[in-house]
Amino acid sequence: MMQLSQRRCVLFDVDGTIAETEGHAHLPAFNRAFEQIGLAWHWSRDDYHGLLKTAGGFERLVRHAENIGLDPQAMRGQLTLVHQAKNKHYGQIMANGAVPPRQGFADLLLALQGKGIRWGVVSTTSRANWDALWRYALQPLGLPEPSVVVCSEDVTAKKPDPQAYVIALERLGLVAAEACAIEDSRNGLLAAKGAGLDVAIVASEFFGDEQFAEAQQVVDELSELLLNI
Ligand code: XBP
Ligand code: MG
Repeated sequence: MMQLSQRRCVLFDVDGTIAETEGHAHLPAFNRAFEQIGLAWHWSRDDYHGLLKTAGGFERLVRHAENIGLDPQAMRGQLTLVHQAKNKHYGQIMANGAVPPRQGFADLLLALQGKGIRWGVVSTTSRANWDALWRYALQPLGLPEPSVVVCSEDVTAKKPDPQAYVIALERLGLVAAEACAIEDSRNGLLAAKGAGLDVAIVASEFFGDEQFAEAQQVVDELSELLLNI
């Protein structure tokens, strides 16, 4: 069990942890972007499951090009346009209210707030995607603002590199033992562990089959972590 009551701040991963954004927003947004840019690609849920081993939407496009024998360098400009279009579609999907936070997320934040424990966001997603999730799905619930937000633009190496977590701790002025992480993927687990943090894993749609032996705890839903406060 990962004790939360002893911490000064709990750091949350975004995609898959706070909300099931991958299947409900990123994947449909990618497919709309392929159509919009005129690229004859379409990703099924199975395709996306494999591609999610690569963190970062742009890096995922590069990986797919390589997988099907194309030269990603030669298509860089086109892939950049697809990624920009994908994030626009993601924002629209969020604005339509399609993706609520996961079960127990709001209760967990309010319980942490009640104990004077802060919360933060550590993601390899683009900041605009975090802003859309906050604005359309979280802020309307009256949730407390995060004390730190680290997104892909803040780092030079994405998860599983620990950099995003190291930066979050630096900005908070905390050492690893004063914080902990909640993640849903092996890449996220390795990133948080690499920064010296204890980690609880919440099983998500796409990563439930990964290996989480290094985690302090694995739960099906965030609501189970209310017992840890
Ligand atoms: C999950 C990701 C993200 C999104 C795509 O990050 O891998 O890259 O799938 O976002 P996390 P971008 O779970 O750490 O939040 O297209 O903005 O890269
Ligand atoms: Mg995640």
